[in-house]
Amino acid sequence: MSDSPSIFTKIIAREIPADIVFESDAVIAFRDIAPQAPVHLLVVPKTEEFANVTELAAGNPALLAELVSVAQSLADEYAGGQYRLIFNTGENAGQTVFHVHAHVLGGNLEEGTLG
Ligand code: DGP
Repeated sequence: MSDSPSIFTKIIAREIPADIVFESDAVIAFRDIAPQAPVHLLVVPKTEEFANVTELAAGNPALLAELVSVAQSLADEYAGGQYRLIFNTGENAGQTVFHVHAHVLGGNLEEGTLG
């Protein structure tokens, strides 16, 4: 199900390019390659040990809290502070990269859509 290193680990290592908008010791954020909204960022822990948000919450809740905090800061900067925070969890929910990541979607989103 998951490849290692993940595509996001390769972005962190600068092995493949990305439009990086934030980086700290534990978290990186970059623009999604296939944006679903005017603002579409991915916020990703640098460790790839957690496949999804449930594993992250159980294994390192402080890191999950940092992810949410980074998402809010980026939404403040790029989307006027209003945004959707989405964690696709499982193949049937559309998850394709099994290295936990938050989608930050912002900018004139339509009411009632899932993004
Ligand atoms: P998900 O479906 O929740 O697993 O989201 C994975 C997202 O990752 C998807 O929206 C597209 C994005 N993505 C996949 N490969 C790359 C890449 O190489 N660069 C960037 N910037 N985004 C990628």
